[in-house]
Amino acid sequence: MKQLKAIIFDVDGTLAETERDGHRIAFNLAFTDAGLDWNWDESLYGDLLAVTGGKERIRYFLSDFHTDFKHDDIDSLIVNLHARKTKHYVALLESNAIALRPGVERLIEEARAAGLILAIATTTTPQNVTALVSSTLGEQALAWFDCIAAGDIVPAKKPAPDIFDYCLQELGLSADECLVFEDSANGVRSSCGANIMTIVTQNNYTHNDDFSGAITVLDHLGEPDLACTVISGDEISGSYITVDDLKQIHANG
Ligand code: XBP
Ligand code: MG
Repeated sequence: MKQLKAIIFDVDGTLAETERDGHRIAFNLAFTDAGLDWNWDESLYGDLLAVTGGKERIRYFLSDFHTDFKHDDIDSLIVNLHARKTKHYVALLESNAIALRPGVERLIEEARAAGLILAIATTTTPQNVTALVSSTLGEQALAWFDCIAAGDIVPAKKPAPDIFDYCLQELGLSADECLVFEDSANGVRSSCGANIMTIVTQNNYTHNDDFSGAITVLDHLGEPDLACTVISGDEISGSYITVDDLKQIHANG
């Protein structure tokens, strides 16, 4: 096992709980703008999360949930709806930032101080990453990430490993020099498919997911005043995850 050099973060569900109160709302606003009466409630959205990528998710909704919908040009409809959705999502984050999950900012700061490389590998559109990072950590934080691999930069989205393979290539690192943080089964399949050791911080939408292949599953990263729980994997030294824990997990794995 090589030395731990980089941490690669997923975004949606991992850095922040963006799905229910961000992406879902933005999709619904785009549908309303287009005069469509579709409404993705919290429960339906949970089912739709089986497919990653916003355009892919709309297509999945039409093929499996709203099968009697007819349109002359579905492809253009999806592209236009998605462009509108991205505008709404960015505006939403700019007007009312969605907070980072417990421990995320703390661990990012600790990792930077320890000289670890930071990167992002996500299915979501690049503008969405920019909006989330700027609205939570500040615009200067975008430069903290040596690689932000996002959206359509690879044709096959998670659970395919392509976005992580791309990220490794950009970083010039091998899989065994990195650790990934993910929140979903699709994410774990993707990162493990790229042979990168993966820690899961599960959430309300993903707590029943199959995280086979992940080295550790936690409820969140924890803070000094908010203990995290290890759901599977080795116990950690204290009540929240530190860079020393990451080095230990990486070395033991
Ligand atoms: C994130 C997603 C994204 C967002 C929507 O998956 O599935 O599709 O829901 O983003 P992951 P876009 O966290 O595994 O990367 O609408 O911009 O595609
Ligand atoms: Mg995710």
